[in-house]
Amino acid sequence: MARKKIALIGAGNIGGTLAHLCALKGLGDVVLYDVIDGLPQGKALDLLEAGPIEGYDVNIIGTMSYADIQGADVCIVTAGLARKPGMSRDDLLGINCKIMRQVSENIAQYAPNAFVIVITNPLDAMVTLTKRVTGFAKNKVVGQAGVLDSSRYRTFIAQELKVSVRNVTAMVLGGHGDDMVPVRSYCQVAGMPIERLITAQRLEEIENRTRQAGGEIVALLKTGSAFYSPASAAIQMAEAYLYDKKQILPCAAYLEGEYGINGVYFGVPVQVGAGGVERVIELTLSEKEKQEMQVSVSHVQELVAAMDKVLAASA
Ligand code: A3D
Repeated sequence: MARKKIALIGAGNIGGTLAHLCALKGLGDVVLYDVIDGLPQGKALDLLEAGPIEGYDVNIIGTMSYADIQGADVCIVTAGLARKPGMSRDDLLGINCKIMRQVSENIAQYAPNAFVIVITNPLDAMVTLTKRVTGFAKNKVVGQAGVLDSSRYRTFIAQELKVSVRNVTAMVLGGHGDDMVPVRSYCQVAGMPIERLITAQRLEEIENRTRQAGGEIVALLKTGSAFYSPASAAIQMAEAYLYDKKQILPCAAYLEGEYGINGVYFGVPVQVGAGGVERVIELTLSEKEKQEMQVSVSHVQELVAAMDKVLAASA
């Protein structure tokens, strides 16, 4: 059986980490694309030279030519600017819009059958743009945010209770901004509802830390944003697709009436398998969670409207 082909658009911090994970997990041959001459080629060669030590045989190439992504099965997009201290994700809108438009045109041309996972911020707007420009069906374009945000929530809960992260199940839904929605009513530790284990006040603190977790890392790194954990999150989504796992994961998916929301990408639980985003799962939320989802979706709608203005001005 031929190896799968994974195109990574953007060979920066997340792109390089994605390539490393693809190789270590033997997910497929990797094409690392970037616009900085030498960066994708250098990272690809470095990773190839680790192959004999790690024992992977996958091919990894670095390129500045979109022709090399021809026929990719999966494209993971991180092209664009990352946050620096003092910036919000939304501050990246203007510049990343232009980059993502160009990236999406090329994906449509060279990898028309790919499952596309977008990571570039501001996430909810950038994944909307990708779907529009590629013209791909909604099941083939998805945004990574919820897997990471949920992993952060799970990390903090595991630390609080001093239990294995494997015992903590949780989902963070909504837009990938400071008003994301940690869904307390579905958070469990070894099947026990979280509200029986941690006080409401302490949970509130943990949830606020989760909402600010991206910024916490930006403030520490000072030169960029988180990259190990976003890469791990996108790889979990790619594996669910490539191995037809039918795994339920919180992702930014295109909604057409689910949760009462229409025509935007928004973080909800979805089932990912060989068909891409195979279905949206509708949870029964508490009144507070429903209200929080409303606040978050308004923010995403404002962001998409701002994106439309940027695109109209540059048309
Ligand atoms: P960084 O290390 O700067 O890498 C981005 C790469 O994109 C650089 O190597 C650039 O050269 C490259 N690039 C710029 N323009 C183009 C273009 N036109 N075509 C192809 N490549 C281009 O950033 P990073 O890897 O740390 O982050 C990448 C993106 O992911 C940023 O927008 C971040 O804000 C975002 N991000 C999202 C999450 C989510 O959970 C959604 C988390 C962390 C970062």
